[in-house]
Amino acid sequence: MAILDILSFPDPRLRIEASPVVAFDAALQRLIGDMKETMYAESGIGLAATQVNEHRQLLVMDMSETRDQFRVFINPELTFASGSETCEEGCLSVPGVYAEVSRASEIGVRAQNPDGSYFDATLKGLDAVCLQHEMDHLKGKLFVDYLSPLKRMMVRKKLEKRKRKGGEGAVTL
Ligand code: GNR
Ligand code: NI
Repeated sequence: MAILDILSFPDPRLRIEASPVVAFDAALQRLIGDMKETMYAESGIGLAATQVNEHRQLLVMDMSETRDQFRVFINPELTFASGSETCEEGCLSVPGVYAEVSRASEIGVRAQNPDGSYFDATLKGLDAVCLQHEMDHLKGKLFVDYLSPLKRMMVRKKLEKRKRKGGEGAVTL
């Protein structure tokens, strides 16, 4: 397995819309393994293929404290979304930036497993937040898109400064 590079905002490749996965082959299994290793190496609770410059409908998650509940969602589709909940979000592609985002509090999802078989799941709380965040990545959308233009400009400035000075400091908007 390998740790992959993560694209960061405002890289235009984060805006590419992912295409459905059609081949459940060895190359796909390798990508899943690499995304798993990358997510754990970066201490993320989720990772979308878009973030590692693979524009396919694939995301991985592990919401557990113990980091042993690895989940894969391929070609995910929401079957329902209800309620609303605000949560402070962060993103490996927008490092050091945290902001409150409002999303559905309970969702249904139909997706495929690494072997191509289908499953249905109901998610709520932080699980639902994370899956919606990852599914947004697959559509080329980032959590900072929900902020005001002024705050988004602050994010851009913050990340430019981080790049110049080498990765320190966090900001909550
Ligand atoms: O690691 C992550 N934490 C997080 C916290 C609140 C809401 C969403 C997330 S997802 C993020 C990893 C990431 O960027 N996935 O795309
Ligand atoms: Ni993210």
